[in-house]
Amino acid sequence: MQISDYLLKILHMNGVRFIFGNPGTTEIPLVRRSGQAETPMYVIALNELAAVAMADGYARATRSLAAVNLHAAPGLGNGIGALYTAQVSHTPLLALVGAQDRRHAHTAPTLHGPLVEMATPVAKATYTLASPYDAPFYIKQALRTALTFPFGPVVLICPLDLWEAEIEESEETPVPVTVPALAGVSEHDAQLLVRFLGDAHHPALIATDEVYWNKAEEEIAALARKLGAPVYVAPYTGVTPLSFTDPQFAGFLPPNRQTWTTRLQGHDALLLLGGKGLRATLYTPGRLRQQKAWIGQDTSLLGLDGEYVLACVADLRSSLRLIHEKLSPVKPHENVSRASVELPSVVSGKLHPSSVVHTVLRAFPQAVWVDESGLSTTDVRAWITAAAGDYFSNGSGGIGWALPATVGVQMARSDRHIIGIIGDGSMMYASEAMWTAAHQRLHITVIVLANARYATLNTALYALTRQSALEVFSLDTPAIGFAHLARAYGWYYACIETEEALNRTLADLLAQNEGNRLLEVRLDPDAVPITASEHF
Ligand SMILES: Cc1ncc(C[n+]2csc(CCOP(=O)(O)OP(=O)(O)O)c2C)c(N)n1
Ligand SMILES: [Mg+2]
Repeated sequence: MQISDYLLKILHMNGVRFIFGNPGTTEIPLVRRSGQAETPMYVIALNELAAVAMADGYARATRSLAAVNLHAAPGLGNGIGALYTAQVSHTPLLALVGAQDRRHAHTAPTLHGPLVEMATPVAKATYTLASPYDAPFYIKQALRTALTFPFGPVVLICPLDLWEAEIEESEETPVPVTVPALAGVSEHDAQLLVRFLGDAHHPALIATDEVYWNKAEEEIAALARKLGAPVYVAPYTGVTPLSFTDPQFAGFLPPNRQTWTTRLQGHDALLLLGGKGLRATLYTPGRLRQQKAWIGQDTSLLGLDGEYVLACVADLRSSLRLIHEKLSPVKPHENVSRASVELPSVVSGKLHPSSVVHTVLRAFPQAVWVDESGLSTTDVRAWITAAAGDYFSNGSGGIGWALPATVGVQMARSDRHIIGIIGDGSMMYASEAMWTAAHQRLHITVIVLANARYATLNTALYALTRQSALEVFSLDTPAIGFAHLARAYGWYYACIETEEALNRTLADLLAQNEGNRLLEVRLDPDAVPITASEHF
C-alpha cells in the first residue's frame, strides 16, 4: 500500500471526514487519492490562513480531530498565524505539510525550507516522514499525539518522493490508534478539593476551553449548583464551556488583570478548570491573592499570582463528578448571574452598534455564533443566550479567523443556522473563504459590522495614550465594497442602514435559509458599543 493511501485510510478510520487545504506540487499525490471510498474528502480553500481556520472551526464544532493540508514552506508560513490560534485554543488539528522531493532538496529548489523550525513554535509536536519503514509509525504517532489531551496542532511533514512509496506488507493495515486515557483526580485529591471548596465562604469556578474539550459542561454546571457558586469563563476562551443561560454562569472575565482582580475580590477560593491561568491584553497591575486550585491537562500552567494549593493533571469530567458526589450541598450565595447590561435608547437616526447586536441576537436565539465582532464582542457576550458549544471566537486575539471558521462550523453542523458576526476589518483577512462556502453550497449568514474603522485599536490607543483616534485606523478611503465582494463569490447581499431595514432583512432571513448571505450593517461610525470600556 502506498503511503498516501495508508495516511488517507487511517485518517478516515480515526474519524477524519475532510482535509481542508490549499495544495501545491508537493501534495499532488495526496490530493489525487483523497475523496475515494473510505478516505477524507479534500476541501479546497483559496489560501492557507483560511484552510487552517476552517479546519479549526470544524474541529471546535465537532469536538473532534480535523485535518488541514498546507503547501511546503510558503504555505506553512501563511498558515502559521492560524496555527497559533489553534494552539492557544487547544484545537485538535493534524496539519499535513508537503515537502520538496528529497532527490534534489540539497540543491535548494523552489519551496524548500526549514519546515521543522517554522512549525515547531506553533505545534504540539512535529514529525517528518523519512522512509516507507518509519511512515506508518510516524503517521500513527502524529494521530495519537493530536488526539491526546491537551489538544493542539500536530504537524506531519511528508516529502513528495514518499507519497507513492510502498509500505512493508506487515505494516499495511490502517487501524484506529490507541489514545492514552486520562483518569479523574484520585479519591485523596477529590477529598482535598472538597475541603478546599467547602471551607471557603465564597468560592468561584473559572472555566476554560478544556472544560469544553473534556465534554464537562453538565458536570461543571452541577458542581456549581451544588456549591452555590458562580462559574466565570476565563478571558479569551474560544469555545463555550457552559451555557450562557445557566443560572450559575457569571460571564466572561475581562482580559484585564486589574478588572478581574476587582471582579473576583469577593471570592476567597478559586478553582481553575483547565488552561494556563488568565490572559490579559494590555498591562495593568493586579494580583489574585485568594487561594487557588487547578485541575486540567495543559501542564504549562503558570503560577502568576502565587502558587496553587493543589494542581492536578486529570480528566475534568470525571474529576468534577467525583467532587460533586463527595460535596455536601451548600446554601446558595448571592449575585451569581451575569451582570445585566441595559440597552441605551438611541435617537441619532443612525445604527448604534449595541442596538444592532441586541437586535440580531434576539432575532436568532437558536443560532450557532462565530464572533469576531471587534469592539462589539463584549456586547455580544453580555446578551447572547447560546448553549454550551454554540458560541465560538478566535481565543488568541488573532483576527481573520472567524470568516473561514464559520465555513468549518457550517460544514460540521449542516443542520444548524450558523452566523458569523464580524467586524469590517476582521472580515478582510481571509475573505476568499467565501469562495469555499459557495463551492460547498453552504448556507452561512455573515453579519458585517461596518463602522469603516479599526475601532478596537482606537480604544486601545485611548487606554494607552488618552488620544482618541488615529487617521491610520480609518477604513473609509476607499470604503470597502462589500456588495462587490458578495457578488464576486456569489453570495446574497443586503446593505442595512436603518432599524427598519434591519428588522425587515432579519425577518426575511428567518423565512428562508438558503445560500450564503452577507449583511453589511452600516453603523454610526462615531458610536461605540456600550460595553467598550470593558474591552481592554
Ligand atoms: C492577526 C491580527 N492582526 C492584527 C491585529 C490587530 N487588531 C486588533 S483589533 C483590529 C481591528 C479590528 O477591526 P474590526 O474587525 O473592524 O472591528 P472594530 O475594531 O472596528 O470593532 C486589529 C487590526 C490582530 N488582533 N490580529
Ligand atoms: Mg471596524
